Amino acid sequence: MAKLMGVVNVTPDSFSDGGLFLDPEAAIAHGRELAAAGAEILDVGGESTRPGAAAVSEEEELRRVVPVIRGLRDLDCDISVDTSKAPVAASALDAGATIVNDVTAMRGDAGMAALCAGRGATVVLMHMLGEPRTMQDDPRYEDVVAEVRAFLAERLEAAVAAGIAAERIWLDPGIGFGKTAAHNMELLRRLGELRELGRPLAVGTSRKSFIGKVDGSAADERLGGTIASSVLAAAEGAEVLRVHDVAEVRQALTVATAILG
Ligand code: HH2
Repeated sequence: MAKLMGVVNVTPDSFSDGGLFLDPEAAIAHGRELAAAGAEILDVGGESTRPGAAAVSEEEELRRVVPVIRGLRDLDCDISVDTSKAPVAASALDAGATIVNDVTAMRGDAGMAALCAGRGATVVLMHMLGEPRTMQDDPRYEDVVAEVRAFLAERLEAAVAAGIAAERIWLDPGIGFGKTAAHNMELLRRLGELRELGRPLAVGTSRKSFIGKVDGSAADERLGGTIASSVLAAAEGAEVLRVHDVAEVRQALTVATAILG
């Protein structure tokens, strides 16, 4: 069964839960709840990547994520840090994280690849077209799946060349990162083509705007769409699902797996 990566956003401005867990105690309590609900991984992030989000300084990002990782490290869960800054990743690894989830696929900070190689971290390399501020301004592809696949193949090769063991690399199509709703849904339908790269796929559809494009729902009304897209992604071979609603997606996956055998 796919593993669940529960989202712990220590931010004031994340698109669906901004401000709810900015206080470290609230974030730690939330992470513990997600672990109890069946998350195998907790993804702790201190910077929103939604279109138009404000940039966060290294100091502020450290201040947000490090105490939360320390407060979760005793759990029987892997901890990932959602950052593209190498110094933040370094401190997060010191504090107990073992996975670096970098939405820039290590293009954002020249020091990231060497750090992850030297520390033996697992890394998530995600596709994004453009940068968060402008990525949703008319994104275009000839063939979104072929282009995402070529990008991930290139980043995988670069990571291995930098000394990161291939076994420690996961790939992510970056649902919502420089893609229209049609692009996102085509990627989800054709996820099998990305599996051919031979690495585990992580997929994050949770509460994202393509769901709202389908049925007009607001970010806090997208649980059904999150479950449908997560279960379908798992059926297409995703091994890690990054979700906010761990208990509900866990139940959906358990039932789907029981039916399919
Ligand atoms: N999506 C978000 C953030 N990080 N990392 C990976 N690997 N894959 C994703 O799809 C992904 C990600 C966006 O979701 P969220 O953290 O809820 O929002 P925000 O960026 O506004 O904090």
